[in-house]
Amino acid sequence: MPVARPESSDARIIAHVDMDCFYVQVEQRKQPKLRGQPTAVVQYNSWKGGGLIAVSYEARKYGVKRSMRGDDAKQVCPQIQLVQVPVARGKADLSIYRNAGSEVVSILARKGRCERASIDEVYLDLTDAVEAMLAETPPESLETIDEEALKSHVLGFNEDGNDFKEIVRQWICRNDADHRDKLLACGAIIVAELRLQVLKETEFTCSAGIAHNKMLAKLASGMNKPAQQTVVPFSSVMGLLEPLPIKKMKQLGGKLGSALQVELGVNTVGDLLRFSEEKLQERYGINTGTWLWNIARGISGEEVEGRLLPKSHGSGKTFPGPRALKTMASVEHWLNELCEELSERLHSDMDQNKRIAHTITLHARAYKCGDSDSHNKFPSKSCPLRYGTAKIQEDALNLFQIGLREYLGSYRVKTKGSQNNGWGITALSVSASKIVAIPSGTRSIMKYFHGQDQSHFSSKQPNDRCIQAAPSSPSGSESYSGLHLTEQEIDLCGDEPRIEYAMPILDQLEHKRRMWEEQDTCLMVRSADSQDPSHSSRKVQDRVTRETSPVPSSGTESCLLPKQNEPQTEFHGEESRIKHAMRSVKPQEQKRKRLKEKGTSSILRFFQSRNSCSSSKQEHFESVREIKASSCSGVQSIGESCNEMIKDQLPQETPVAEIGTNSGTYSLGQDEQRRDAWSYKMDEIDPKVVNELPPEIQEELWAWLRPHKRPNIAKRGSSIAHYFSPAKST
Ligand code: TTP
Repeated sequence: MPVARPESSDARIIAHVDMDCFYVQVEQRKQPKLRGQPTAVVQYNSWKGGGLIAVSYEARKYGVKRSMRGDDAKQVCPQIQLVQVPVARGKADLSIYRNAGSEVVSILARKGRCERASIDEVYLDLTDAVEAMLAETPPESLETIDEEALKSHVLGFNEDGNDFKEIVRQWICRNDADHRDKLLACGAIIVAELRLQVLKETEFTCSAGIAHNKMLAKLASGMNKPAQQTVVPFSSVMGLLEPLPIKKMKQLGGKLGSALQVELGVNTVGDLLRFSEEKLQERYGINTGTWLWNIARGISGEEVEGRLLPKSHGSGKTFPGPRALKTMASVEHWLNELCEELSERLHSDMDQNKRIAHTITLHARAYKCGDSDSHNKFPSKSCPLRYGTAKIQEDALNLFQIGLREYLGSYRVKTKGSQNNGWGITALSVSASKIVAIPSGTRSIMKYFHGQDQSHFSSKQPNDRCIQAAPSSPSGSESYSGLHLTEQEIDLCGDEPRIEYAMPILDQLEHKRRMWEEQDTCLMVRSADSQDPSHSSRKVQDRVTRETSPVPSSGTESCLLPKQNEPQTEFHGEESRIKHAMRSVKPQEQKRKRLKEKGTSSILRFFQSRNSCSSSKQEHFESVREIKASSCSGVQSIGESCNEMIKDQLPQETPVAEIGTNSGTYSLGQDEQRRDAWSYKMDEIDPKVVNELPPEIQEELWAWLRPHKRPNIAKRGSSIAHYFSPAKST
């Protein structure tokens, strides 16, 4: 549903950059002999010459269109060069295009906040850059304006073709222009430079729209293609919008746009201007009503998100007509292929961008023969994502089976041999979403993964191919015709019906750690609203080490219940992934030795300076002493004070540990709110931080971090306590 966001009072300058016939340009760079030739990229399925997915501007002049097949294109343009999209695992492999898109993004991002909107589209917020330019070198002070900027189309100013560049030069250099137009003029100069830079570094041309918001910039970027840019001055906004068919507006291409046409007779944006905000709210709800009223006037406060990486990864394939999949074996085969690709991309994303995904979703298109309910959609299914190709394959297959059961319902499938005569699968895709950065304090997980157990990631991976993380479609990558999914559209999981599973929480990291620790741990599924350990009666006696498929556990929460008297730890999503990988890091002895020899230590330096701090800091130590006195264990309060001190002094991203106690993470209660703002749980501590402490402190901290091996500190006294004791600060 569209969200109405008011435009901020300060003018912004937003550019939308769209590559020209992108796949064709990528292929032309690969084969320079194709440059300047009528060329098209065709999809993998070569039926009738293959469906066209990208068409060069030279070919467009002959009437070649994306909706055509290769054979039809040859009819209208016999000299057309058809290039097949690269193929891997029996399906289109878009990685070459994704990587090319990433090259462009990295250049554009140099000038402002950059949002990668699809494989070949980017939004840029250039407000800061243009403000700076206006302050330092306003256009009217420039001796020459770059040719590329002079070729801009300025809506409402130079559309008749006479003295084109001179009009633009005057418009850019106008002394009496209002502030917003001056900003736009700077934007036009900066975007022209960026486009030239993209051409120089990548050999690709692109087109751009420059306006005060995303919506207008996007509308403008496609107005003059290829290799040109269009500026939308404030005074021309209504002229641009009024004649536009309503269905051309973003978010109005579907049901809402149709409803406006049918219910209110609105066919153009201009028609929408007839309706008051109240009237639109009455019909379509407060939010949508306001959004409609705003967009009709060119108002949109939508922010450029500042995202260079995709929100999700997807791998899909279509099986049209007679190629529909009709056996579980064929479904499994293709799911395995798709999952292998997905796993590689996830691995790459983790490797290059230090990100992990949380959710895997399976989508399919299916039919049922002779069934009146055949229009029912195959339900998309999600579960928490477990890393490792084999795990992903296993979970995807389970999700498919659950989806198929639900899709078929009471429908009776007739089988003939291994093939059923009832259902067919015409598209399959798997996508990974809810991708987040691994917190900087826990990145040693990466070292662990790389150094210790590569097999986790790819039990079947043939090699460690490095594919740059980038957007793709979760739907059939071979059947793109008429279906161009942007990254946002790919991120389906948030809105998809979800099934929760107990088992995937026990991902392989946890699983492995537990094997190493040789604990007799049980998996317990307990009711979400109960934290009561007495539920242990419902303990499932399955050993965690057993490989189990996801089991739907709607309305339940999964947790691990360690042995009695062991610290109880709950594992949730990322926390579990990271903290247990952390625990899996090899014994720290050697590392500690090395670091001891290393000498200088930032934290140590901090502590030393802290110790020599002025009397104003004495208050802090006093309060620490108070906390200490009120706590049941001296070590606990010292842990808190240690955290406090580290927190005060270290750069924000430096990870800090909370010192743990028997109950997992110790909480001092009265400091809850303060802690929320910064705390790290003890299991999230970066070993590097501990390693920088003096050896005796390290030893004790490690003991707290690994409670099973905790020494009897109470007996021999805490060196942490000693080290941080207020007395030392004097
Ligand atoms: P677009 O930006 O829509 O088109 P384009 O770059 O080919 O051409 P234009 O200059 O008109 O913008 O799509 C970007 C790439 O995405 C395109 O080169 C090929 C791919 N694509 C598909 O594979 N299937 C589709 O249906 C569409 C629309 C695009």
